[in-house]
Amino acid sequence: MYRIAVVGATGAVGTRMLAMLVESTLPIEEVVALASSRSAGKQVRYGDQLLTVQTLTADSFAGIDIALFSAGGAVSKRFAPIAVEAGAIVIDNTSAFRMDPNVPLVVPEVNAQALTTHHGIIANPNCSTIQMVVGLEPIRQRFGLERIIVSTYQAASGAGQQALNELMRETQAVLDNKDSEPAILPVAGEAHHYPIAFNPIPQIDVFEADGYTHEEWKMIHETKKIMLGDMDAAALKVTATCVRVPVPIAHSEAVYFEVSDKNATADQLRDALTGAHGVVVQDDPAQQLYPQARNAVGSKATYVGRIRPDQEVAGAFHMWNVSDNLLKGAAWNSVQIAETMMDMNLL
Ligand code: A2P
Ligand code: 11C
Repeated sequence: MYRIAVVGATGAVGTRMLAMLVESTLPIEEVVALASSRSAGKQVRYGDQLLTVQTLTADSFAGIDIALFSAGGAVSKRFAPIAVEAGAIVIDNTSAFRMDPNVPLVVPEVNAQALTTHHGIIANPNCSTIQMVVGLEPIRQRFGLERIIVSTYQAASGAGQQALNELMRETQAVLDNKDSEPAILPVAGEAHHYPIAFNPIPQIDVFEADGYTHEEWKMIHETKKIMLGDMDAAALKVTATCVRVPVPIAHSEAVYFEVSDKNATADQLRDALTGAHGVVVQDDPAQQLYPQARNAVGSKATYVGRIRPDQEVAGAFHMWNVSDNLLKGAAWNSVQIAETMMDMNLL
């Protein structure tokens, strides 16, 4: 029986971690809900129980077996090593350790084997990366994968509960013909804020000097680390444009990719994806069937459709990929990592 701590238990992801733990196959003795001192004493739902939130401190991890972190990178950097020192396995949903060579970055459908190399901390990838690699791995396995060009349509909840609240508040204000000053999006703490209501914003996370955003670089680096492991990063070319759209939950992605087998057909790709772990194919233009964000909310799956060849480039295809960013993109992938570790006798 495991004692599990959820760090960031009041947040958009943390509340879903609690929900995923209720559904989990993990034998659970106790769940401890941790957040900032602002939330101490508040209650959060864990199945039919209410847990009283405790302030995260250096003493929070005594007796904890598994600590799920989703309270921002700074909190993870400071407290994850403390949790490991106290004997816990940390599954970290922030970007704090993802590119650390000593930290496996894991999507169980793709690279569960990397879990065997852990030193106490396992990183959960960025949400937009996770759903893309789940949808592409069955194709890579069968046809080889040389290049990905992805454009994302990311939900407001990816930026946290406050950003989701901002989308709702602004949308209501527009409909009521009232003013509502944006204060969070595109990035909390940046100089400029723009309305997300009725307005896609082509900035997720801060800009790098090269004109790409940090989110775009995360998709590039994380995809290579997950799919290639120790192989030469140049073996897979990846580039991304990440856009925030006025959608509450579930990210959508237009994924253009080139496979090694230049004779591959769209039917063969659909065949490789049908029944693949974590994937649901919804692809029937005659029936207007394709993945939609609104239908993915609350599901652990990644939905793929609109699979079609580039008419001018052999071996190149388009695919539309949708998943609940708070579940497979975050809370479910973290709990799934814990379940996978238990199944692999790594806990
Ligand atoms: P709190 O509600 O007390 O601020 P989201 O991603 O939805 O914004 O949620 C962020 C989560 O991280 C919340 O649970 C938040 O708790 C938590 N958090 C933020 N800062 C800290 C901190 N310094 N220590 C512990 N938890 C924190
Ligand atoms: C977003 N993908 O939608 C981001 C959120 O690195 O875990 C996830 C940030 C991260 O804003």
